[in-house]
Formats: sequence, structure tokens, C-alpha cells
Amino acid sequence: MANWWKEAVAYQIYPRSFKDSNGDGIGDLNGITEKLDYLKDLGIDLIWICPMYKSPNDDNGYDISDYQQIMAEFGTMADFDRLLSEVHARGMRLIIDLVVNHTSDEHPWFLESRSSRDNPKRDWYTWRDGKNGAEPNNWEGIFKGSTWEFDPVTEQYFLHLFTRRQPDLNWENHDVRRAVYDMMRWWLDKGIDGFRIDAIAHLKKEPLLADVPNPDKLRYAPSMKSHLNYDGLLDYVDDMSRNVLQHYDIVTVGEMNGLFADHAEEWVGEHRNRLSMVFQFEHVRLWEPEAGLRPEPAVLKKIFTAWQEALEGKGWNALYVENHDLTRITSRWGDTEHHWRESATCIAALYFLMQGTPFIYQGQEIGMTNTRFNSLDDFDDVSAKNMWREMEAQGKSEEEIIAFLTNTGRDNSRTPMQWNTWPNAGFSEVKPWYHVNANFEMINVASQQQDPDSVLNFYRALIKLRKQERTLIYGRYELELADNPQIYAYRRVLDGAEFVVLCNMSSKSARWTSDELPLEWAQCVLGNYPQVDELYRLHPWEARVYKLA
Ligand code: TEU
Ligand code: CA
Repeated sequence: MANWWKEAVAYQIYPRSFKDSNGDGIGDLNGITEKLDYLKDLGIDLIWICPMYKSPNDDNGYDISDYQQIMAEFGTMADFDRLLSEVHARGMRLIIDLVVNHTSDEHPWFLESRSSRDNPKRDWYTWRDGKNGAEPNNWEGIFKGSTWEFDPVTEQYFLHLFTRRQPDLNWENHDVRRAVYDMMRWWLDKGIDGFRIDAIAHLKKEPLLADVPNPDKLRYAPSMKSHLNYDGLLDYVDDMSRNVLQHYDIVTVGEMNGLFADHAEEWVGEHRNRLSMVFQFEHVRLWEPEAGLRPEPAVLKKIFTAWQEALEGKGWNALYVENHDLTRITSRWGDTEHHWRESATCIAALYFLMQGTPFIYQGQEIGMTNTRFNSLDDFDDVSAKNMWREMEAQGKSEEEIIAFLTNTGRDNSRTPMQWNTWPNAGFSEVKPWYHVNANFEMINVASQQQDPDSVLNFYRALIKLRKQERTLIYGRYELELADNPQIYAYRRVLDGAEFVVLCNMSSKSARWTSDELPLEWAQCVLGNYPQVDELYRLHPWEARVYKLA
């Protein structure tokens, strides 16, 4: 079924690092408004902004202390209303981050809950007695350490899957859900166009909160089995859908780690009335815990093809390769040393033209790369700092820790947006809250606007092509050259129209034969090399798109 959000190209904004409008070094809502023409001109239809709510910023806004106020550093509610109406005035749409697995420990709900054991909101969070003078169970949190924090006021522990300043809401409690739904309606009635639902995979916890198996005798053991996509989670989604989502023409994207293609239809199947799309994690967690390794094309083929086939005619994919929790894709999958431009554009063609709604993370469209860290002081992210402590306790050297976090750290994608060659990359007139990547004079929007062969102009061309060709939106996906070890190729087919996308995912040239996949030069409608010579050979990281019929 056709839908506006299926035809949209989406762009994710991390407000703190996008554009500072008032010279305090921190990105803000008015900064986003200033750049709407840039986004419109790029071809963006849908904008997702990461949390802009009131927050003590323990986890950069993912710890919310008031869902109905704007973080002072980002501006005011009037600024938000203006942003929303300026987005709509340009024919674009805006979705916001719904962070309801947890609140900040400064949220009034939590302040009440912690105040006494018999407070009416006590049960809005999960409180338990300790066990033998220690935590109620042995769960390790997502950001390391225990998932429990002792609170001296009432001498019990509260549950937090993320930082100790992000206590988990108790979704079993109906009053919690009602309060969340009221808040959601408040935003929807304001006119926002939907939600990206944060950490939705973790809302449901194993009911007994029992210890997890701990064969290695760790102090705290990996606990995902007890709260990642746990049995019964879909009941919460149905409840939210019945009470809120179904009553609006909106788009929803659930952040769904722990979901695999074989169950994807249950989440986004059109007749299920649950979510529009999910951000699945299979292609971004390939190499855990040995982060930083490049996946073999064969592995990517397997994952993407499974998702494409699972949802064909049934539901819709969210396509993405970057976000604020991941390292930069050109550093991760590409070759920034020898083929920066080619690998940035090749990866773009690869994921962008599959069936689904493509999301671009700020800076991805200019091929921004990972940054450099020289010491612990260079890291800002709370999860990096926790990881540092953990690795230090394991006896790892400073060098090893820096190397690990350089390859995995979330700070890589949180450096300020590189707008031009001015001081601070044009992000701010003053020293930004976080360092600018040293390569901003080479990689920035202004320079790439001028250059017809830039990464930015390649994205522009991809977006334009997708908008012109229904086949590239709704067409069926078919894997081609399945056994080629370097080339990822696929076909898109719709009512007799056909496209082929070919991507050499390696730094060596790659061949195929006309028997395997016959093509003609005249059919080539887009490529990332200015000059191409051999029809059946691709240069390193070359990508081509062919229109067959
Ligand atoms: O990330 C949560 C998230 O990625 C988990 O759902 C995932 O299972 C986990 O990271 C596995 O390693 C979201 C936000 O994107 C992130 O920025 C926040 O820090 C986090 O939630 C807490 O709100
Ligand atoms: Ca500012």
C-alpha cells in the first residue's frame, strides 16, 4: 500500500551538534530552523530530531526530566513551534524521539517514587530489596556496571538498564502507560508527524528479575536475555497502538535491537497495526565484541536480503547505516585512507536504493569520518566513560582502551556538523561544546556544494533518482551475483520496470561476466566514478545504477 512515509527520504538531527544559532557553542532548535532550506534543497522530506526535552544531560538528552519542556540550551517551546511550522511550510515532516523506557532521575515522577516506600508513584519504577547485602540480581547494564542503584532514602535498589541517572519506568503499571500516552497525545495534537521510539526493545523485563546464568563468574553478567525483545513486549506495543498511534496519520519507527528478519512481520506487518518501521540492528552489530572489523559483503548480503524478502508485500524497512550511537560508516565499512569519496558514495548507493525509507544521519551526506581521541579527556559520552572504567579494571592499557573506543565510541558521530571552512567548521562562532573533527577543511558542506563529484552531490543525485522512479521506492528487491565475494548487486522490479544496483564493496577492482548479469552502457543512469572504462569491471568502491526497462 502506498504511504507518504514510504516515499520519504529521512534525515536525523542530533541537535547539540547540528548548528549553534546564538553563539554559546551548543547546537539548538533555531539552528535547525536556519538549515531547513539546506535540507529541503537536498531532497529531505522527513526530519527526526533526537531528544530536545528538558534534561540534566547525563546521556545528552536521553535522560528526560520533563517531557513537555524544551532543554534551555536548545531554546524554548516557542522555538520548537516555529521549527515545526517552518518544517511544514516547506512540505516536510517532523518526528521526535520518544524516550519512555526510562526517565531522568530528576523527573518529578522519579522524585516522588523515591521519596518513600508508600508513595503512590512508588510502583512507577522498579524497586527491590538487596540480596545478601548486594544488588537484587546480577544483571549487567547496557552501559556496564550493575543495572541496580541503591537509594539510601528508602534503602532499596531501583532498576536502570542504562545509566544510574536513567531509572527504568515500570511498564507493567497502567498509570505509567496512561501518563505516557497523555504526553504522546499532547505532542501529536501539537502537530508532530510521529515518533522514533527509543529503546522500545527493552520495555518488557523478565518478570521475576532472576539472576542470569554466569558461567564466567563475572561480578555482573550480560543480561540482554532478560530484557531485550522479551516475551510479551508486543502486548505493550498493541496497547500503545490502540490507545494512541492508531488515531493519527503518523509514522513510527521503533529502535528494535534483538529483532531478526524472521519475526519482523509481527512488528511492522501492515495488517498488524503496530509500527510503521523498525531500526533493526543486525547489520550494525555484526562484529561484536571485536568492534571495528569490516563485514564481508557476503554477510551483508545475507542480512539485508533476509529483511528485504521478509517484508516484501507485507511491511516496510527503515534503511540506515549511521546514527548517533554508531561510528561513521565510511570509517566503519569504507576505506577512508585510500578511497574516502568512493567508499562513502558506494555505501550510499548500496543501502539507499533498497526497498524501505532511507535515513541519513547528519554529516553522512558529506562523508564525515570518525574523529581522533588522544586521551580519556577527549571522550564525552557516558557510555565511553563507563567502558573506560570497565576496561581499566580488567587491566587494559590506556592505549588499548583508546584504540577500542576509537573504533566503537559514540562520540565519533557526535562531533559538530562541518558546514564550511570557517573557524569551528561554521557550526558556531565560539568554541563548540565538543571538538570539531580536524578534517573539516577538507570535508564540509560548502566545499561539496561547489563540487559536482562530491559525496553531497552524489546523495543529491540518489535522492532525485529515487523520487523520479517508483520502482526504486516500491519495487521488489532481488539479490544478484549472490556468490561474488566483492560485488553487492541487486535488482528492483515493478510492473515491468527494472533497475540494477552494483556496488564493489572492496578496495580492489572487481569483475563479473555478461553471463551472470548482462548490462549495457546506455542503461547506466548513475555512478560514482567520473570515467568508467570496462563494462564488466568495477573500480575500487565503484557503484553503478542501471535502468534496464
Ligand atoms: O539507544 C539504546 C540502544 O541502542 C539499545 O536499544 C541497544 O539495545 C543497546 O545500545 C545495545 O548495545 C538509545 C539511544 O539511541 C541512545 O543514544 C541512548 O543512550 C539510549 O537509548 C538510552 O536512552
Ligand atoms: Ca546555541
